[in-house]
Amino acid sequence: MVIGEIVFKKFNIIENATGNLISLEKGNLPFPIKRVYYIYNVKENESRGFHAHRQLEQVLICVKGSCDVLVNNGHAKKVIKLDDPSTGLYLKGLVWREMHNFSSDAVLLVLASDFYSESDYIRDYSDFLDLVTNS
Ligand code: T46
Repeated sequence: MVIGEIVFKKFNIIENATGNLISLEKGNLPFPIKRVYYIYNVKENESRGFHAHRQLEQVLICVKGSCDVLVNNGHAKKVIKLDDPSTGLYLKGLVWREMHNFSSDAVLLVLASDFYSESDYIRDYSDFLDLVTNS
């Protein structure tokens, strides 16, 4: 089991007179990317997440609009507003996460260290607390 880790990543912006570009490649991410997915068109007042991962590492980037991410490592909780495409939220292992308050235009891009596997998910909060306590 991987102990939960929560870190902000600030990406380099390549700016010119026409606009901005951010390039994420091997070397400026904490893991090699195996999967990319994005969440969008989240309905008003709907929340997502409510789970942790056993091993998975991910970087969450709100590339458009905004959302709030509640992160909880079993000892402390905080709510982080993602509203800047040049900032990523790196989550590793045992971090309970909930995504709330999506703006109607929000696009949450997620870079993942591994393929989708339901067996890596912990979807029951009391199981999560037990695992944190025993890790
Ligand atoms: C996470 C947060 C930030 C797939 O088939 N493939 C995939 O790659 C993913 C991510 C999901 N799915 C399926 C599993 C469910 O039947 O899509 C459905 C919705 O997934 P879920 O309810 O887990 O989605 P969220 O938005 O609650 O959570 C997602 C990720 O699953 C999760 O790893 O950390 O975004």
